[in-house]
Amino acid sequence: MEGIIIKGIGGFYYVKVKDQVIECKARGKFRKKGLSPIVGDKVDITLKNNKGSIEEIYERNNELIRPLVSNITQALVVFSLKNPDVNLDLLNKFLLQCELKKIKAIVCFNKTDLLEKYQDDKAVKMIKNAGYEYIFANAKKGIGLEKIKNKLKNNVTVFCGQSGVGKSTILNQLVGSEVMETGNISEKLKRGKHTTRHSQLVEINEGFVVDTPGFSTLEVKFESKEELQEYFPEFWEYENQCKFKGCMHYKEPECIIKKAVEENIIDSNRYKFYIKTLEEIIKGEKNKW
Ligand SMILES: Nc1nc2c(ncn2[C@@H]2O[C@H](COP(=O)(O)OP(=O)(O)O)[C@@H](O)[C@H]2O)c(=O)[nH]1
Ligand SMILES: [Mg+2]
Ligand SMILES: [Zn+2]
Repeated sequence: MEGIIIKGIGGFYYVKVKDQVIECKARGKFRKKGLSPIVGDKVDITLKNNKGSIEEIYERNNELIRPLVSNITQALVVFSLKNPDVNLDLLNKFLLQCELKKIKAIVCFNKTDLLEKYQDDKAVKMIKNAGYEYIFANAKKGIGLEKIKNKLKNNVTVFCGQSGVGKSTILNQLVGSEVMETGNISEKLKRGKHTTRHSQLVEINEGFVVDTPGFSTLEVKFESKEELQEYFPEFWEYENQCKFKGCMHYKEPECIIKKAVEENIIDSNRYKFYIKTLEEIIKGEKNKW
């Protein structure tokens, strides 16, 4: 039987097969190969005397380290338009991570209630220009949640974003129960909840959501500086149109990307982020942000 691991605790894996969740152990052969099953894995299991065993782990499309989860198809990158304000570099770093991991990114601009002309916000303009999907939300009032819910169908979605933007509020409303803790840290400390919990997949609208936020550490390794431009979707249509073959859109003359930035066709904040990242790669500071 084929299924997906939704939870792992103490050597047991909980595999969702159709409408059932089956407790399984992994076969010893995986340990010998240095492979251990993780949440998100697509697996083949057998059932004997009501005991499940994982017989095969299918090749992973991708893998996140923190949280440890595989086969993510999509990230909901949550930012609040105010409290905290959008940090454009951070937003771009999340998008870059998604491109690197081959995860579709959808940006959610939350707390629309805190900003009057939120459609004109520079972050919103930047995202529109770069061609990413986006959703406006006011999680407190439940606005935008239906749209988010529709996007979850047939996907494994990880929520990303800095603390305080409303990730837990959105997720808890979608699930209809308190899956994630909301509020500030001092409240959490007061309740003394310090147990480390493994992440799990929560089913919503025929899709799965990871119950802990993704990309908590923004770390990337690039093979080469040339590779960076591949992760900026708005550059793609200009491929090979610069004067110089292999143009980095940096100091080269007659660069079509730079021209597009000057003409406001490509958002200047995205280009600035591209250059900043490129310079970090060149300087060799590429591994840490
Ligand atoms: N004004 C406003 N506050 C919100 C909204 N969504 C969440 N919040 C508040 O923002 C704070 C942080 O929310 P939380 O879900 O814990 O953020 P997380 O750290 O991203 O999980 C909480 O006090 C929420 O009540 C919203 O749409 N508007
Ligand atoms: Mg939270
Ligand atoms: Zn160029």
